Amino acid sequence: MLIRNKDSWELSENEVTSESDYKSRREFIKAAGIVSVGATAGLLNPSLAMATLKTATGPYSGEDIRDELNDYNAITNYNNFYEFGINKDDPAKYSHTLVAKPWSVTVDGHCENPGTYGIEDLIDFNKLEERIYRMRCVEAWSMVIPWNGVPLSEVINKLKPTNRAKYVYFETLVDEKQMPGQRRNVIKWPYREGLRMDEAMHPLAMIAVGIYGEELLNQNGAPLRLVVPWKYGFKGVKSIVKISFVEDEPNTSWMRLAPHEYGFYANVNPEVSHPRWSQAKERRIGDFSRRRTLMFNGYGEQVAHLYSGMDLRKNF
Ligand SMILES: Nc1nc2c(c(=O)[nH]1)N[C@H]1C(S)=C(S)[C@@H](COP(=O)(O)O)O[C@H]1N2
Ligand SMILES: [Mo]
Repeated sequence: MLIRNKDSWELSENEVTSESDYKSRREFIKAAGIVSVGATAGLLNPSLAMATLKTATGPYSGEDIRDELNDYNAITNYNNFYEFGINKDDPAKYSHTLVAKPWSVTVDGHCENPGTYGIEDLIDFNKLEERIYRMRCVEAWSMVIPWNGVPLSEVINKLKPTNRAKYVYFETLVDEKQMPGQRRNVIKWPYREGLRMDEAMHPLAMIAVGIYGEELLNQNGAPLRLVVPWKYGFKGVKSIVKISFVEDEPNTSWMRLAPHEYGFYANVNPEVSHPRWSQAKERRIGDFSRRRTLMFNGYGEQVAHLYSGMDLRKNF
């Protein structure tokens, strides 16, 4: 097993897959005709599982998402995490100063259970799921990553938002000693993100704590980060220390920096260009040529209804 720090994880072999036996597990999954994402979403909604299966096996013609997994080395060495520098290899080089354990998260705003929680109180480490998701960065590269985590809705349900909560807002840690990139004001710290409550409760939105059955490395946002597969990667706020339930649309980091370039929704949309470059194509890390980008990153069947009636050119 490659899982470290058994004390906080205490997982058996079949609950989380190590990288080395990942391949055989995948063969098993394939033989059973189930993909992880379909299987897990299916527990919540059978029709969603069907849609997920379809999407997972063929949105790019002939693609089987399981065969496109990026390797662990790429996933952990090609990162965006400005708290450690702006180059793709900075987070792997400089994030060792982050102390991800112990970790607590402060919860406030419109909910019945505000307070400060240890990560183990928010995440059920015995019920981690494995989900293979595409990640599409606004810079037009992409990866396929096998995440380990729980649906964001499970965390939110523990906190019991009231009906005044219309959005959920997240912040990353601020600490120049642990995050030396924060000495420069590339963005206004803390890194801030948010989702509309129905987006946050969607079964595809997840809080990840691992990749390839290993605890998240610091560069990937240890010990917990958001993953929203139908949105650009920047929505996936890392190393979360604060969750707030709010009434008004949060002003997120990238919107503050460049409101004409980055909107609140940030849905992957090949038809809406970034003002300085097209979003129609992407390069999967490891590939030589580019491929067509899919609406909602290929998860349209599951999430398009969240935006019905909205003008996605205005609400980008
Ligand atoms: N706190 C914080 N979270 C962040 C970022 C960041 O700079 N700081 N970068 C975002 C961007 S732009 C992307 S594409 C993803 C990259 O996640 P990865 O490095 O794990 O692949 O993290 C997102 N989360
Ligand atoms: Mo990104």
